[in-house]
Amino acid sequence: MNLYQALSEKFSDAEDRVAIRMPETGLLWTYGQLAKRSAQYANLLTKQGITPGDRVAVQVDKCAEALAIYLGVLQAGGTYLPMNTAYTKSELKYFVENAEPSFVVCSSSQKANFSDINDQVVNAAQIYTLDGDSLGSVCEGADSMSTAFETVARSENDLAAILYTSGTTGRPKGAMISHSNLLNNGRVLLDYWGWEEGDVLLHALPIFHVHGLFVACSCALLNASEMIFYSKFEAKKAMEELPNATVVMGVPTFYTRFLAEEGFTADLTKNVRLFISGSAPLLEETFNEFEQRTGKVILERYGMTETGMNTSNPLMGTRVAGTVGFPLPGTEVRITDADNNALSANEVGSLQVKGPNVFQGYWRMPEKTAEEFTNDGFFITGDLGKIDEKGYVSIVGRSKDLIISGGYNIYPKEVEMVLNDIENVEESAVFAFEHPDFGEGVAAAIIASDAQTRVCEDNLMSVCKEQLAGFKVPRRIVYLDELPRNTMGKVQKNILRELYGQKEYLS
Ligand code: MCA
Ligand code: AMP
Repeated sequence: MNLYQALSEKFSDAEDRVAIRMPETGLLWTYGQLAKRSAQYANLLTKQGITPGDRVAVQVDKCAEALAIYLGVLQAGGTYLPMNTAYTKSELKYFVENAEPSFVVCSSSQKANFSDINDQVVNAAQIYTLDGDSLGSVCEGADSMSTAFETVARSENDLAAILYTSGTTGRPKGAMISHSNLLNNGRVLLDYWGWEEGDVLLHALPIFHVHGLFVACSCALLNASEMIFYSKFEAKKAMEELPNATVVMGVPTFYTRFLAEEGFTADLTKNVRLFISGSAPLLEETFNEFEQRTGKVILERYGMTETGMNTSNPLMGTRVAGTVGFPLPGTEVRITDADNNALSANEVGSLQVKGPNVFQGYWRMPEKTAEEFTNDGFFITGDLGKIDEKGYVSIVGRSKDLIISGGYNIYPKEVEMVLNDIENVEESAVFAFEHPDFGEGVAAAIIASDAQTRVCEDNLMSVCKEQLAGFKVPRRIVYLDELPRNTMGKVQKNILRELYGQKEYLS
């Protein structure tokens, strides 16, 4: 099997149907065109020596070509490694060293960075560029290739993709996701959310993370549905196309930004049968306001990079605010105590999952993988949850030190490591503050080495911006004489959040 084969099953009957339409550029590709372009990329990769399992790293802006490259990598049997366009050179260097891709596609503005990185690693990659649709050396390379390609066979546990997620140690881990992980989850969601003939997806998420690439694209491709592709989410622009969409997927920030627009009305949304939210907690007030304004009830679901989607509120039954619904068919969800004993209804504990959606482990980190699974094969998500008598799952907190800002994950440790290396910073603690737009924002408490000399904030920000993707850079900084610690010496981030994490806190 190969995931591509399954994703493209409906393509031949839908050759003339629109696959991707980009209102920003006027681009329109049919399923026939998408299939041919993917085959051209598969041919190019194969000609350039990609063999099954080789990693193909891609850091490009969202466009139709980028999706065709993903499909071409799958077809050629490669392992797709998408990277957030916000990643800086030092972040990219780690991924390249760790994953050792044989082929890189990046924007021309990043080419010098990748070449530099290439010079420092043993297994240097071939570097191609992509600067939007039809622009770049990778497009030129593909143009002369055949539009037919025989999909390379893969077995179900072979890797379709590696996605990096950070961790509490500050060292990113590559989550290995197999062909069958993605196919299973895609098919379950297709059925659970009732995808039907004629569905059109408004797609304004990035396609370098699970939500935009796997959840959204897998459903649309399996159904051969039109995708209205926006390179990024802008509420006003997305609203222009809402009357043409039947399904919308977004992070909670999409919904709060929609609600901030006066023109976002019941009439505008009347053709949308399903609004889905995930990647971060949806506030009850957003859920309620959305229903009052539009008459539609947002469906909230819950997942992770390592697991794909685990739970979802129902399509037909009651969608309950503040819950993430029921375990998806085939996925077991349990709540346990510290010894992995299952807890009763409404008791809060560690949320663990098992099923065909759960990944294959962390790339080249067998010990880390072993640590995150129980002896009976459940993956420990690091989320704290409970399940009520009716079976609705709620996420009530996290045992992992993680900030989720606008749907992006930030592991405080990674930011602290950068801050602690800055001149005159003795130590730091990074924590979440309530952000009106992103849900959570990144705050940092800084302790200076020399109490008489204040840490230079300009320097602090410039180092952070150079080393960290923009969404990880602290937006709130507090200077303290010491960090609050418990008797064991552990920093009490809950106290930092209470004292300095309020929405209205002013330094
Ligand atoms: C952008 N910025 C952010 C964020 N996004 N800061 C904090 N949190 C963010 N999420 C910063 C930029 O660095 C920049 O900073 C400034 O905001 C403007 O950047 P811009 O790109 O214009 O921002 P935006 O258009 O306002 O973007 C906000 C957004 C976007 C639309 C909410 O972040 C987004 O599309 N988020 C979705 C993320 C996602 O797909 N997550 C799914 C992960 P400066 O001005 O200082 O340079 S998958 C997952 O979580 C699991 C599996 C799941 O369950 O789905
Ligand atoms: P990621 O590492 O990007 O895959 O993010 C996964 C994490 O996002 C989960 O472990 C949860 O903490 C969080 N998450 C995803 N969906 C939801 C949701 N609907 N409600 C609360 N948290 C969520």
